[in-house]
Amino acid sequence: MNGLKRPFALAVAQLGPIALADNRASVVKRLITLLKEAHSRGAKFVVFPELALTTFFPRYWMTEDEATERFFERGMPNTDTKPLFDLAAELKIGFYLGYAELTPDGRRFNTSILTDENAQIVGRYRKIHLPGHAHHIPTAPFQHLEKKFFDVGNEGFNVWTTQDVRIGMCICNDRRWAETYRVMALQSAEIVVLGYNTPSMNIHWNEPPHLRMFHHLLSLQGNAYQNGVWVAAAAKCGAEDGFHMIGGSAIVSPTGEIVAQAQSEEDELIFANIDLAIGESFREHVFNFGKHRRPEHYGLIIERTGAGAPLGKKPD
Ligand code: CDT
Repeated sequence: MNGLKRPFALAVAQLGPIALADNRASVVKRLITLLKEAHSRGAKFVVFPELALTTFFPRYWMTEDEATERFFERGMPNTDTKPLFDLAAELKIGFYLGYAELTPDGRRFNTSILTDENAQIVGRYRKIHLPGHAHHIPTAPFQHLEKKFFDVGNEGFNVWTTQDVRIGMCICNDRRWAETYRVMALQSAEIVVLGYNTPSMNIHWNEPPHLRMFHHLLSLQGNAYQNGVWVAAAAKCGAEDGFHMIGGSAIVSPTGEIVAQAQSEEDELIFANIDLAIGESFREHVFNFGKHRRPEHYGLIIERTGAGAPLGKKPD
């Protein structure tokens, strides 16, 4: 490392609950309040949550047509979100925003966008690791119907250069998968940004509730370190009509350390003037991919989806 710092003023805008009855315009007002606070703290970029414009609707059983009508956006920006884009352009702040996307040909994705300092959309990510199920589970206290309402993202994990920083995007469950970060780190990502809605109860198995926060932070911290990237994660959290989701929005350094973390389960802005040079050090030394990776031994990662038989054999 040459000792030169590369500061970047980064904010994460956590959202508290959005009720089923709340409309987009009221949510956008909250996003604008957070954007103004980010500006007052000198931020150049703000990370908003996954599906940030509505309640976390995949918890409700309904038809695809009803979900599409009530919760999906047909264009971005649109009438409801334009005030956010206008203010971001005026304040010269780029942002990440998650929303439910309906394409002109009728496909539905869990999507995020990346804007530059003029509020121009420069990148789009469509969620790849969709958790949950597609069928109704009437015995569960709530549903997790991402596999019913969304198609698997079809554009890969990408990285964009904006404001002289290389930023990669993913969404919620993607943050638990090592491949997500590595594919972006192989494009020289410097920051990975993401939003999430993580129910504090796991309906699929009897996971102790305290592990939800632990595994959230563990995923961010381990993958930040192993890839030499900053990770910034924005929750939508608290109890939405009685359905609770964890908070814990955080900015994590390539050292694996948390440098800022939300303390509430409400609308809350966290901020850090991060040094991108820290990531460069890790990528030049312990995680210098070009020098140390051995892809000839990683074949199973793309050959197998699920775990299969062991390949070990008795040595000659
Ligand atoms: N939104 C989202 O991806 N939530 C998942 C919940 C997993 S439990 C079905 C998450 O990984 O946080």
